[in-house]
Amino acid sequence: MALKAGVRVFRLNGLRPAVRLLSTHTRPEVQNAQNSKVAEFPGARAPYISELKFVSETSYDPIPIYRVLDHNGEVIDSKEEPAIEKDTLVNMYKTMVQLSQMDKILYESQRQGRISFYMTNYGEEGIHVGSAAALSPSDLVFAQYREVGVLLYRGMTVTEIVNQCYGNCEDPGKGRQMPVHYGSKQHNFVTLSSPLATQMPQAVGAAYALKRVPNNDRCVICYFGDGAASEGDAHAAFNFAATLDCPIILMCRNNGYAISTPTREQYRGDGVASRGPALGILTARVDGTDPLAVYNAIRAARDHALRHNRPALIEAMSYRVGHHSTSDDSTAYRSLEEIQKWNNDENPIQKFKMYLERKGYWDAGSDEALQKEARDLVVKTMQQAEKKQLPPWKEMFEDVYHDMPPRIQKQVKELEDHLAVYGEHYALDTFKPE
Ligand SMILES: Cc1ncc(C[n+]2csc(CCOP(=O)(O)OP(=O)(O)O)c2C)c(N)n1
Repeated sequence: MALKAGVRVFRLNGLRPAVRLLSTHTRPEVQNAQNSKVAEFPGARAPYISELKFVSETSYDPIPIYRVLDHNGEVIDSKEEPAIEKDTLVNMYKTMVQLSQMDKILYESQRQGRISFYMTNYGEEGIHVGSAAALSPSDLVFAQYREVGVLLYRGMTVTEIVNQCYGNCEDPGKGRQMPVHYGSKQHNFVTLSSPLATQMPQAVGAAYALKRVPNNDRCVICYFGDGAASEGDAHAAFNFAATLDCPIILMCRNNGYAISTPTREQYRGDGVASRGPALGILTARVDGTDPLAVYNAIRAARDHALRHNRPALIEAMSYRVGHHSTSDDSTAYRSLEEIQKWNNDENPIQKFKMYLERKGYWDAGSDEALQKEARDLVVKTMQQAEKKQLPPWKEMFEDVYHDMPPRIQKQVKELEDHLAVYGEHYALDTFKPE
């Protein structure tokens, strides 16, 4: 079955073609039957055929993977190179480097027992900055947990991020979440929750609410992994997004694994992207190791979402170079050679650096200085974060209810009384006084 390629060409700012989003498949049996009678059932409008034909995943060509850069950071087709200003490109690169240095140090910090948990983003930095740069800062983000580069790009400081991981008194989340479960109202980034895909129907609901705002100019982007895409919530979210006409970008990070489950065990068929056309969602698949491809796809998807109040699905193909989390040893289920191959051949940071060098925007000297500066910032911030006290213990009773109900007030009092007698047995000096 042949793909009907280039169904629509999007123009960014009316300037130039950006990326083709594939919205439909044309099946040969449909083509062959084009002259035959078309049935008009309430549930499907399609031609009748007189020979029974099943359609399987092998009936389709796979949805192609759009890229702008090759693995040496060279632009493949100059028409596809987005017109991004030098400062923005350099900022995108700096964010990727900062993210990767932060990952190295915070990962080590967990190994040394300084924080309880961490998740790295190696291999997916291009998805973060490519999408963040293409969005408006006011667009609302619903993320999974491996998207902190979006927050960094939006201006969340390394200090805020490190304070969250340490759960200290300056953690914007008041130490109530596991490390890496960030959130920021200021940066329009909804606080993460661990149960997979729960953010997806919520994101669609938020997009539905936005479209009801007069002259709305904000869309929602919802990030999720290939594993999360198997959850029931993901399917519900896709269908609601399509049928309720929601301005949302469904952004799948397909990094090949859901902890130890490889994608070959996660789904049959053509990945996550193939579900888009099936549900009537405009869809594109991109090389997630190429920030420019991600950028073009998100720009076009955003334009579509806001112009038509319709969802778009982007499947960004990448490889999870790091372990799933600090609780995982991925060499138990994949080879070192496989990891090294992806890290060497399709490294998003290297690729983007080579692109910037080709354009004369970057050089080895600047790179050495940036790597050191990025590293030093995290180390210094971490040392400061460690010295900060924990949030006042009484805060754990707050913020659920606007007015604290009597039964919670009773619990506060009980703990106060308990600490008045047995306080010496607790490290109360580690908590900030109220
Ligand atoms: C409902 C639910 N089931 C299981 C888990 C345990 N879990 C945490 S992360 C994860 C894998 C998710 O993989 P994917 O969505 O591909 O994202 P990735 O970690 O690869 O970025 C699993 C199974 C969970 N958090 N929530």
